[in-house]
Amino acid sequence: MKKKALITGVSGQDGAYLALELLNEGFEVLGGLRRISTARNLWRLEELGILDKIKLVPFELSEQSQILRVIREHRPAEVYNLAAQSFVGSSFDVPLMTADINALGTLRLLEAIRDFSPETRFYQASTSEMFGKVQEVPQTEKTSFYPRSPYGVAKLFGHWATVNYREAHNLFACSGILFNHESPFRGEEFVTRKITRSLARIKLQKQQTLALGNFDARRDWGYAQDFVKGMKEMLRHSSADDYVLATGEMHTVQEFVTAACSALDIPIRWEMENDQPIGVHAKSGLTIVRQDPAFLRPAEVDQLCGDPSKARKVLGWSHSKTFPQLVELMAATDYEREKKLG
Ligand code: NAP
Ligand code: F7E
Repeated sequence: MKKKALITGVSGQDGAYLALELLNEGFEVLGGLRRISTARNLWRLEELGILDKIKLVPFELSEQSQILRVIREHRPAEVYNLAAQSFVGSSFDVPLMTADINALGTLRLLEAIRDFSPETRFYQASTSEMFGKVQEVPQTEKTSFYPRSPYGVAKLFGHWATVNYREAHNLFACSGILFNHESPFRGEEFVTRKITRSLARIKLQKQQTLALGNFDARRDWGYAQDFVKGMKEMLRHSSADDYVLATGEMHTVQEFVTAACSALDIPIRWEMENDQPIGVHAKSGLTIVRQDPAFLRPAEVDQLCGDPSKARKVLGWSHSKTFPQLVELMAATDYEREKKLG
């Protein structure tokens, strides 16, 4: 009989890539999907050609009864808890909902596993946002946490709940502290995808300007497909533990824009206006990138840079794509998508 794996948040960026990986390994993949009022968000699974290979199961992290039903009925060998209110910016507007899903939701799932499927190996999608106002550079598994958003605070609860269920109830529970990872499947509200999609549209004359918040924020951006492989490796190791996955390299938002312009062959020149950078099209002289304070956050995470040495040493994990390769892939994919849309 095939081993079962449950992926909560299967419709998201990581869920889709992970489902592909697990199907290729011969798993029966149960895809946790919440009910939403609009059309179901299945475009990633469709684009990967795996929608009909996944068994979709109703799964809402705020609904204990659904969680219990899925765990009791299937007793999956592996559970990957990827579902979350994952947008940091929105977490300032919906802090209670963010806490309910990201913090208590994780606890609900751990309780269900503890009671009905204690042999399950559990992966928790923790995040570099827990480091927030960073206490050292680069950040490791031992670095102190200092979250700067309701998202980071709620994820920190999920992280410690995972550690605690491992220590108190002997569950095989791992927390993956993942730094930003991107791909052409990234949601359009996150800064990388917003940049590549907007610049592709500007190149095709479908949009005039790209408005951003903080140009100076620095992130350690890697490729999502590399990162989901690391999640699997954590659950396949002989003992459960916590790991940082990162590239170890930081770039600013402004550098991401410059790299995306270069990938799309858009000549850009940076100037200052009212103390803020503006991106000017070097041929037309038009401003194509500017700041809009609406995209600034009440509390910012200025920089994140991870040290993945432990994952490299223990799991043999490393990233494959460089920063320019990642930007190039995202920009080229968005350009083709936008051209097709007309
Ligand atoms: P994503 O694309 O935003 O996907 C989030 C998934 O969670 C979606 O499938 C979404 O469903 C689902 N979801 C949201 N609220 C839910 C609820 N109440 N009940 C059940 N499902 C719910 O996120 P991602 O980038 O793939 O990230 C995967 C996980 O890793 C998240 O937990 C995120 O916080 C964490 N993480 C991400 C990164 C990163 O850089 N990508 C880094 C560190 C940690 P809908 O399709 O219905 O919206
Ligand atoms: O912002 C700045 C923004 O929204 C990155 C999630 O996957 O990674 C992600 O969280 C930076 C921030 O990602 C805009 O202020 C500037 O400093 O792409 P982001 P994030 O907040 O780092 C972590 C690891 C997760 O766990 C999360 O789930 O870019 N920024 N201007 C902007 N950000 C956005 N979204 N939009 C802007 O216009």
